[in-house]
Amino acid sequence: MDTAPKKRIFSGIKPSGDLTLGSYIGALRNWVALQDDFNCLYCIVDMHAITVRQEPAALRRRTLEQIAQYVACGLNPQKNIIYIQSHVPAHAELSWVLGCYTMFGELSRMTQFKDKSRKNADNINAGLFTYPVLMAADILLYQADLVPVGDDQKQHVEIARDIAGRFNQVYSPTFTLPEPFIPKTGARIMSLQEPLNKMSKSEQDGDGCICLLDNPDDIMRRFKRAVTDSETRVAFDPENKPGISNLMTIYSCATGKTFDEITAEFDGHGYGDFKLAVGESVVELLRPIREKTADLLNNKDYLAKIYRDGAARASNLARKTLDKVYRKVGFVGK
Ligand code: AQP
Repeated sequence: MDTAPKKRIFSGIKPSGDLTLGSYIGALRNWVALQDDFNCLYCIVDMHAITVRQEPAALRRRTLEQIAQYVACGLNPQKNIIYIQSHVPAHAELSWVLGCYTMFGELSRMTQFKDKSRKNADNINAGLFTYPVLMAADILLYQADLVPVGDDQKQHVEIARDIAGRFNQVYSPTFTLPEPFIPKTGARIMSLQEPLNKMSKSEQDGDGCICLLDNPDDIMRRFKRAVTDSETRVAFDPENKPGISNLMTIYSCATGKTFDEITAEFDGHGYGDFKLAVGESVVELLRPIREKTADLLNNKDYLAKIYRDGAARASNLARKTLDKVYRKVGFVGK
């Protein structure tokens, strides 16, 4: 019998837009698969969401919907700690300390900062710049061993490791050095309209994006309109056939079929048949999630119990790390 303690996992999603098929395939689906073998904390990182201007009522609605969607996707609130970042003040407290051990130069090199500054040229705020420090605090507070992320978020885990390593060296071992945990397939789902761009919550480009709560008619319409190429062969070739390859990734995730099986299945068919099949597979994939989410949203007391219990459990763990950090840097204990 394996008696080694379970490793700890932390991950979060910003409530910066309605969760998409990309959020599900790239994050939530993998989280569910990890819940039996690891001790997991799954957070709704609302403090990260406000680095870009949010409409308050929409942010509140999406945060509650996101809790419901976590559970509807299969995350068990007893097995995992599911909570809202702003309910655990230790995230902000540790973030301040870690900011004093993070260099201006290393933050300037973060691709997400460059990217988001370009897209929000009228609001390049300090939070956007120090975002990776808060993310380091999210991870290091819980001494997480692994952080499941899409490949685009790898740089954030690397900077968290660098900050942790620096702090450990200045004082003494304090933080576990986290590792990124990147799933082998379906790591990146692209827009159906612009298959070179990621399907993104906050930039829902009309027909390019599928949200978890979309109705079947909208889903089918978007897949029928998905951008492909001028050939007719269903084959996996992300460089030359990004649209078809993205649809194949989605279909493979929804049905469990391999790329070879998919190519064989649609041999001699046009793209039209393929797009219909992908659309139908996604409608069936998302149907139970949509229905369960609606049920949960009708039971606000149950949702509140989940996020309050989660915050209490997370706070207990976080406090231990924060006390240690405060002591090491020389703050007088209360
Ligand atoms: N299209 C995607 N394909 C695969 N994985 C994805 N993720 C998001 N979109 C896709 C993964 O979901 C996790 C949570 O991401 P996040 O919300 O914290 O930040 P993000 O990656 O910046 O997500 P968005 O949708 O693009 O949000 P905005 O537009 O607000 O920045 C991560 O593990 C991410 O990889």
